[in-house]
Amino acid sequence: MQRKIIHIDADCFYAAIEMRDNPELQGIPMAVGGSAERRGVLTTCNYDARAYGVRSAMPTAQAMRLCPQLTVVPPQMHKYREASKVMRGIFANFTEIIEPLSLDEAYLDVSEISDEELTATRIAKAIRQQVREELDITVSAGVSVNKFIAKVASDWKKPDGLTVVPPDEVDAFVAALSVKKIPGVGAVTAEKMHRYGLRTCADVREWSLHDLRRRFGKFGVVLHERARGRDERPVQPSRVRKSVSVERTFTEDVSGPAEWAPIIERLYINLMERIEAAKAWHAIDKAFVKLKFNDFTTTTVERVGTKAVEADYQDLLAEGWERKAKPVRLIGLGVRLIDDGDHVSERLPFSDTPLSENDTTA
Ligand code: TTP
Ligand code: MG
Repeated sequence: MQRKIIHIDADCFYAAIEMRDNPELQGIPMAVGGSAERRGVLTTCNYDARAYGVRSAMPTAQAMRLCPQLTVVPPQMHKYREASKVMRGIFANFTEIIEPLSLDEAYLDVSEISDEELTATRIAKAIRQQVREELDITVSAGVSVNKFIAKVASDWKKPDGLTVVPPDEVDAFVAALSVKKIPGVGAVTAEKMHRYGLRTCADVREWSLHDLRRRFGKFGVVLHERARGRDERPVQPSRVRKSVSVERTFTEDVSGPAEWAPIIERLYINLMERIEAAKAWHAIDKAFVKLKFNDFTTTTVERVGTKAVEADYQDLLAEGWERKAKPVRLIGLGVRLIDDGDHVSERLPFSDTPLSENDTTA
């Protein structure tokens, strides 16, 4: 079956949010990052600044030399996270199959939900419009048959662009594509490919899989695929959690460890059920507990190298309680899960919604 994939990427994301919130920054070259005096670097810059050669990850001092009138503002991560959430909410109006790559970028698989009426292109247009209306920023979109081409396409007419590569145009589109556009081909690989006379995907098609492997190792297999416009990778909705936890707030404070044994037993069973449901057994890294005292202060205690045994929770709670030795309003038990290391911290949404159980018995 022919898939329909959309790749969405916000235009100069952090800079767009800053310009939206401060009209004085509009129409002038501006960037978001640390100050030159403090050896800062830029996270990104608007398109006016890009005309001067200013780029993401560039030291601010260097950017100021390229563009002396550049205005640099500090990042406000909470705003970008908030905007990112709204964006994902908009995507979720259309499909559940969303794979976020960063705060401002995601793949959507709309194969199942699109039809002759609601085409993938229409969905992309609707998303772009909703983002503009709700967030007052622009996103670029690419629509095609797989992740690779959708991603290249979203970059094609940036900023504020929509590029559709329909199935019957994939072959010609890819043939003419510069190898530098293939994700994974950085400056070094591109240079090496140029030395072998490989400039476009059409050039790469001339090479056998064997030769590509010999020169480029495992990546040679990817090159062989991409040069033909092939990419079988599924859009993987992010289900990666960082922790699983349960907690309980008491209607009447609990005085201390002597009183809470039966409560822990119940909570522990709930936690086990949640871990089971999340299929998170293999990923347990640490056990942790949370205590909220009757003065509303909160404390957490963690222990590495346990597989979340009930006795460990008793110990951790006793340890936490000693810190204040006051009546307790809330107890939480949880496990932190191993980060598989594959993702940068902003890549996946933090998903740690504790199961709150309101006490009806105490
Ligand atoms: P990008 O989507 O790579 O860049 P962008 O949205 O600023 O610009 P474009 O129009 O080309 O898509 O990254 C998204 C945000 O991530 C960006 O606004 C700032 C942040 N970022 C960094 O903090 N450091 C970096 O090196 C890069 C590339 C991005
Ligand atoms: Mg972007």
